[in-house]
Amino acid sequence: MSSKRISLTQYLVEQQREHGHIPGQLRLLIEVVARACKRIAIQVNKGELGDVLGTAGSENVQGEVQKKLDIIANEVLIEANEWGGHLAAMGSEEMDSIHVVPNRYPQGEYLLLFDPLDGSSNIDVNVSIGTIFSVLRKVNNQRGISEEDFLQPGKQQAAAGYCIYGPQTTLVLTVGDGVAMFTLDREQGSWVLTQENVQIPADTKEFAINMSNMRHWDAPVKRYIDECLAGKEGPRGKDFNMRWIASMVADVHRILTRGGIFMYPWDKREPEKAGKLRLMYEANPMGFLVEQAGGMVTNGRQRILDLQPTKLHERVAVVLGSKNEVERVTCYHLEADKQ
Ligand code: P6P
Repeated sequence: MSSKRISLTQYLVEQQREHGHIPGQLRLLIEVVARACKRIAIQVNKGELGDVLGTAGSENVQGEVQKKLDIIANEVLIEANEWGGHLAAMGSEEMDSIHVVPNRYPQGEYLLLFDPLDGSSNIDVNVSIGTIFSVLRKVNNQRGISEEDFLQPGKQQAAAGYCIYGPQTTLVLTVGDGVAMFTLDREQGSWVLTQENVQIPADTKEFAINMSNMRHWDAPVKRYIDECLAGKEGPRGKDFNMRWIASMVADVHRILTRGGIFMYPWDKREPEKAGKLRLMYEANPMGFLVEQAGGMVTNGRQRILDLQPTKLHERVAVVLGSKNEVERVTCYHLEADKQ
């Protein structure tokens, strides 16, 4: 269903009028993040022409080699957000600790978390990448903000979204009243509403997982994927297709657009890490979007948005997408636990 072509600002104003979930500071935060994503898109689109490809010769807190664009995107988001008075602090995949708004600026009511450029292993090969963001409310009204203030379950998010830098540059957003998509009109330089009330089909024939890790998976995940691979002749009675872009934003965008199940499960290589993906700025924001679009998001056993974080850069196993498929995977885990 095509949506009336309105701008992001008009959408936010009208949503506030209708639902009241977008007070002034949150509207400013969303518009500032959206503007920062436009600036990141310009850098990403330069590629070789902008001397922005390749590594920066440093590692992030995850021990991952940082790409030049990882650092550029992080700096764009920090600089865009710290002066507006709409947030108190920011947390990023690219920074060991939180960045508190400097004293020269007023603090606002929100906390912003982001993965400034997710999927950066795809940057140098021109495959879609993206910025993921999560918005929490500041719960402690003192000036002193610490990492503990960020450790809220994902169900407490005020907003979440991502921007995918692909053939189109698209901003996907929820404030808890469904999911809307905005496409960047490069001639006007504005975000235009192109879809709202996004819905993920409850069933699918498409799964997304990195098959090269199969020997490390837990039995329930292996059982589920084996059944998908068995196709029509197997217990599922239908053939499945597979996609793995290795860019969570691109894989999730496909699932929001046409359904599917995405899995980055626990694997026995690093059992204490629970999984590869990060809870606060990947799983929680994507989880909020997927649930708002009628999908389901678990760590294999529990709803991810219910999990109580203990660390800013905590990792988690992720199973998300078409409700009936995610429920099946969860059921296989709970059956295995009873054995
Ligand atoms: P693998 C990108 O580095 C990322 O964090 C997600 O965007 C993506 O889904 C996953 O890792 C890909 O991991 O092990 O397949 O390279």
